[in-house]
Formats: sequence, C-alpha cells, structure tokens
Amino acid sequence: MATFSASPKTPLHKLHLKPGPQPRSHGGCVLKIIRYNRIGSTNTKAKSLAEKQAAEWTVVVSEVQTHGRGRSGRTWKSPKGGLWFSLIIRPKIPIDRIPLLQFLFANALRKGIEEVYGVQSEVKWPNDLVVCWKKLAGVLIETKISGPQLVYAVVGIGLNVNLTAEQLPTGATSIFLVKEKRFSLEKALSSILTVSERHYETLRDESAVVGDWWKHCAHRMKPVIVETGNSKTRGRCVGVNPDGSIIIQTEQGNVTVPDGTLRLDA
Ligand code: BT5
Repeated sequence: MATFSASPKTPLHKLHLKPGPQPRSHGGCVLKIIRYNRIGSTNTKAKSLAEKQAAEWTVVVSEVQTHGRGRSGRTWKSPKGGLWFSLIIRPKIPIDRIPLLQFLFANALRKGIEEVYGVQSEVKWPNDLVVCWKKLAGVLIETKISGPQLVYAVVGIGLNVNLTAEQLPTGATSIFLVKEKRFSLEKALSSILTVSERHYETLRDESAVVGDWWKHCAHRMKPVIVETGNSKTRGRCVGVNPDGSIIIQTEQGNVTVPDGTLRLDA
C-alpha cells in the first residue's frame, strides 16, 4: 500500500491533511500528496511544481476543480464527489515513447477501479475508461521536453466516483451510477497510486503495456470512425502502436492515425 506525506513547502492553509503512516520510498522518491479543497486545475498546479523541481511522485489532488482540463482545450467537469488528481513523474524514456504513458496509466486506472470498486471498465482510444461506452474516467498527460529528453510528465486523472447523472455531461457515467452506492475517494486514490507504481515498473516492456491495453480495449476489432480535425477515417480498429497511434483497416488498406476522437461505426 502506498503511504503519504505532505510537501513541507505547501502553504499550510491550502493543506487538508489526514494523519498517516510514514512516507515510503518509490525508487528513491517519496510519495507526497498535496491536497486542495478547490483549485483551477490539478494539472496546471502540478506543472508549476514540476517547473520548481518537485520530485517524482508528487501528487496534487483537489476536491473541486474550477477549470478542469481535457485534451485540446476541452473542459473537464470536476464538481465535488469525483477524484481529480495529477502525478509528477520523470521517466527516462525516448520522447517517441511518451504516448506509452497514456496506455500505462489507463491500464493502472482500469485495474485500480476493478480492485477498489469491483467495476469492470474498458479502455477507449486514446485516453478514456468506459463502462458500456459511457465515459467513467479520462487521462490527460502533459510533458516538458528539452531536446531529446523528457524533463517531466504530469499525469492527470479524472475519475467520476460519487457523481450523479445531473452532475455529469451526456455520455458519462460514474462508479455511483454503476454500483448504486457511494465510495471513499481516499481509498481510491491510495489504490490507484499503488497500482500505478506497480505498472510504472513495467514501462520498459512496451509490448506488455500495449498488449494489456489492447486486451481490454472497448473497440478491439470493431468498426470505428476516427475524426482528426476535418478528416475522417472509417474502418475496423485492428491495433495500436507504442507511439500512441491507432491502426484502422480501411478498404484502401491499413491506415495509422496519430490522434483524434474515436466512435463506434454503428
Ligand atoms: C480527457 O480529455 O478525458 C482528460 C480528462 C483529464 C481530467 C483530469 S482531472 C485531474 C487533471 N486536472 C485537469 O485539469 N485535468 C486532469 P478529453 O478526451 O479531451 O475529454 C474531454 C471531454 O470529456 C469533454 O469535452 C466532455 O465531452 C467530456 N467530459 C467532461 N467532463 C467529464 C466528466 N467529468 N466525465 C466524463 N466526461 C467528461
């Protein structure tokens, strides 16, 4: 089990700490959790801490985000009742393998959700966890690169835990809606971090990371449409690559799409 400490640099009035056991080492790094009741975006805060040399496994968590962010400037609804947090990591990986992080943390989140709540979810390209095609969680990875080096990555995770249908956008779901009961956010955070730590150690085994993701993919071998800007790719989803791209088998042959939004082709 992961155990937590608070950063001594965090302004005390912003901390909302729970007493806990002594911090544990993560490959030489101590897991630090910095808690807010309310913040703009935990990813934005974690990025500014990373710029100030915050150590790996520094976590920023907030009960509410007033400007929660998704990809490409999209909004992430983050009222009280969800688990909204960001983790700073500094993996030594080639920059073309950064997208592996997205697969790895989606895998860890899926496993954590299964362990804590007994909820079976599936991964959806590029960064979602879904239950019956409804979005349960999203992962937003933001990085700083210097030349060929990854300086840091901030892994933002949004998991709809105790949210009601009224609090969620159309097409979303929550653990509460699936299980019809409310759960502790604290336990979920602890377990997801513990599972993430376990998965993090497998980062170098890219075929295992991608293989695990693909095995639990909601659209594996299914007909899909991927929209990227103004272009649409239609065909059967036949794989994903360690560089984060998806492979679509079209009438003209296999097409590799680096990013976009995917839906089932009904
Ligand atoms: C994501 O973006 O799915 C990544 C979401 C990451 C959120 C976390 S919370 C902690 C950390 N701090 C941040 O500021 N962000 C991260 P994307 O694939 O672009 O999906 C965004 C879309 O999901 C929106 O355009 C909505 O349609 C939908 N959406 C918004 N809020 C949602 C919610 N709570 N649950 C499910 N879907 C949501």
